[in-house]
Amino acid sequence: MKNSKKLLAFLAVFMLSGTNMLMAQTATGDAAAKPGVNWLSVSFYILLFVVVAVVIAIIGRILRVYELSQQIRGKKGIQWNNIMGICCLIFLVAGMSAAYWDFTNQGSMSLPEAASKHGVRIDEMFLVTTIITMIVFVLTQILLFTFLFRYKHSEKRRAYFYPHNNTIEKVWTIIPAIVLTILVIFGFFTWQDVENSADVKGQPASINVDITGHQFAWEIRYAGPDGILGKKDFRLTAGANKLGIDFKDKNSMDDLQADTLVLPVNKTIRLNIFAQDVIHSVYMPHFRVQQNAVPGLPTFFKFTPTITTDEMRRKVDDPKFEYLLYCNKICGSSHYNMQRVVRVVTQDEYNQWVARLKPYLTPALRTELKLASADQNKSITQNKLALNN
Ligand SMILES: [Cu+2]
Repeated sequence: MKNSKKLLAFLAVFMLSGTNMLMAQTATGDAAAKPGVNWLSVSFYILLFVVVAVVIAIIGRILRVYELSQQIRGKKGIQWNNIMGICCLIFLVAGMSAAYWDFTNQGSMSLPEAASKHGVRIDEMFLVTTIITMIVFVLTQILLFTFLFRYKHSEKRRAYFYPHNNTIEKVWTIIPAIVLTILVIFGFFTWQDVENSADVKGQPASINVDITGHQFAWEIRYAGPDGILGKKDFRLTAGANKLGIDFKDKNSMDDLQADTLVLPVNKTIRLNIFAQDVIHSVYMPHFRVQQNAVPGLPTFFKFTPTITTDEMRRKVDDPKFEYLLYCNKICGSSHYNMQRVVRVVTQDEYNQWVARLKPYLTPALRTELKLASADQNKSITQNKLALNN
């Protein structure tokens, strides 16, 4: 009975790992565009697993035999409690060194310098949370493993039965509750500030930019000289009208399309975010901006870039540096292609760049929508006048 249970468990583990390998193989197979499964490598890993399991079993048996022989000779067997105690200390030192290595080595791979107003505040929040949780982490780990070592089983003493203490319960419930509440409230106000949609009086009005995600690119639309983006309606999406712009709205006529997201420094930008097929996500790590692009649910993000691309190039000592906008949802096979260059420039440079943008309403789109061009309008009116006469 006992044996059959073991056998079943072993079979379950075997099948589980086998399936995992198979799935991993299929995925890599797809990526390399090679059909089929590499059975050779699947069987290699299964074999490796079996060998490791057998080696562990053999070591276990050898130790058991050693213990029994010691017992027969009337000696004490292996002092497992001491071994476990020392293992705890080793675990503490190894774990702490690994955590330290993680911070010093991988730390540089975390977020780059914040290049937006609210980004600096978000970083402060990250820092405060990290410091508080690190203090708790280090203290609790040291206490846990030192106690495990110090108070391991000993025949010289009996364990003290100490099931309950209300004071301790209160301390370790109330202190974390207060700390977490402060962190959450702090975060709540920061978030409210970031998401605040109202333009602040006295400050320059925000620049409105539409960004629409689809498989697999971002479309960018700027407001024309009127500063207002025209209405959109997904039902109008057809042919050259990729974004479904409603040209019955006069504000749409002068809207512009762009390949790059160019932003003037120290101006509030309102990024209106749309998606046409699946959920995408606008992610600009330098500006600490991340917002989902959800089909049927327009979202937006307001932020103020504070460092121009040129300044950042000097700071990071890389003349080719560019801010980037990524898609942060794995939205399909060419998800990695969803990238746009974001360039932060001075107001003058921005004005020059906007002046060069092409209108969204191209001649082709005009014909498609049977919209009369300005010249045609004139001739139609003249014709009408002629007819009336
Ligand atoms: Cu995407």
